[in-house]
Amino acid sequence: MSVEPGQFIPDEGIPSFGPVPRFRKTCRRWNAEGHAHALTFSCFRQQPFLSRDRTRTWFLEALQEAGKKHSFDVWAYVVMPEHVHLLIRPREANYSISAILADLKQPVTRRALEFLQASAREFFSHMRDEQPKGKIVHRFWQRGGGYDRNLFNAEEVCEKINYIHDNPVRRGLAKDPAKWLWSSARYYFERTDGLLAPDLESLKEFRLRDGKLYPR
Ligand code: NI
Repeated sequence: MSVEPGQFIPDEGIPSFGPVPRFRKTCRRWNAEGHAHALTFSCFRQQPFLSRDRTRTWFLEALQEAGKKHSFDVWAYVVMPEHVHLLIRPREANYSISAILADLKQPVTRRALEFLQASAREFFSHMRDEQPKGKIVHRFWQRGGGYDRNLFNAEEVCEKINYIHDNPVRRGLAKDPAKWLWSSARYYFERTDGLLAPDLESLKEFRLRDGKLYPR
């Protein structure tokens, strides 16, 4: 469906942001409907594996597939050369962030290995990781879950989305957020047919001002 920026339709069935008690201290992995997760994860040894359109496309395809499989909305994303930031909102109460992360990462690794096998075998050495016991594995992503944080209210969500969108600007890769092709900012600010449109219908109403997002 097509939606105008600043006039997003509130999702009736989902608890809206509103004031919510903070569970962060006692229950960091508290999974609940209507709560967004900010995820960050990096390429193996911070190498710029995501500096190619090919690998970026693989990642966005994995993101789209994982969103369908695990029923989450994508609220914001940015693909940087050596890491990724995402803001997702699971639509159901039961979900597993580690299962979601596996489905975001594994397809990219698989496609990278297939590609290198077929046409760039010399690049395998960049992905090579020798385990303590001598086993060799090839990694696209840095080991471990990366960074995962629950966001509980509209202010935090807007702050995080602005932070995500500003990444390429802080790094000097783009003059303004919407100029970075590999980000949801284009869709927020320019209504461009981005590569992967974020699921803005489920975001509570907000307004855009001076290139930033604010709660209503
Ligand atoms: Ni970053």
